[in-house]
Amino acid sequence: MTTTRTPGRARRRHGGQAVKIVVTGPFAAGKTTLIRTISEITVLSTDRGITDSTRARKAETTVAMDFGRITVDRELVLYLFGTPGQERFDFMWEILGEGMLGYVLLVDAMRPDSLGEAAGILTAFRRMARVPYVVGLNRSGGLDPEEEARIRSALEISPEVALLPCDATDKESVKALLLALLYAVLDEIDSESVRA
Ligand SMILES: Nc1nc2c(ncn2[C@@H]2O[C@H](COP(=O)(O)OP(=O)(O)O)[C@@H](O)[C@H]2O)c(=O)[nH]1
Ligand SMILES: [Mg+2]
Repeated sequence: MTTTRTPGRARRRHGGQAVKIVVTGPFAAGKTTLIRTISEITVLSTDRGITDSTRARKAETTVAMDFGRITVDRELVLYLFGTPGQERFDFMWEILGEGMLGYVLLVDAMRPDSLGEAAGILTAFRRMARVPYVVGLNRSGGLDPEEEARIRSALEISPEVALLPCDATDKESVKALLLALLYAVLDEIDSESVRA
């Protein structure tokens, strides 16, 4: 045991790789809930009371971001950043998107009217960063082929992009969604090495 090691080095040696994942989606899709469900640390949220007409739907909104952490193993730690849902905070997307490995677009299955907003967010994210993403359909018991086709076409996502029903309050479900994203990232690395 050496006492001369700097804190920075110690972190690298024992902490493994830290990567950043962003959770985005329309207002009230369940982003904060998802991060709270899976995070091993108390989620640092900047939720504030809502004073305008959206109060009817939920009492708090995320004004700047949510922040959570999940340790996959000794080699891999995921840092989760939840974006604010309301448009007046969309300047935060680019800040949160900086250096991300990939992202989750969360959509509320109970609110098909939010698909337009989801499509707009996805367009902005695709333009911002060419990194893999998955789509999680929250509060959905299952996904029949017709519904899946409707959502894929509304969001303009290709068949290779994973679209999974999920429950933001259920740890296993959130894990499955994040795993799908990690697989998409690995696929991307594979296809890049083939091209290289
Ligand atoms: N029953 C149920 N409620 C949920 C689920 N996900 C989110 N909620 C609720 O929906 C509301 C909005 O969720 P929140 O995580 O704040 O949405 P955000 O705006 O995307 O961060 C909150 O009252 C949550 O408790 C879910 O999977 N099931
Ligand atoms: Mg939130």
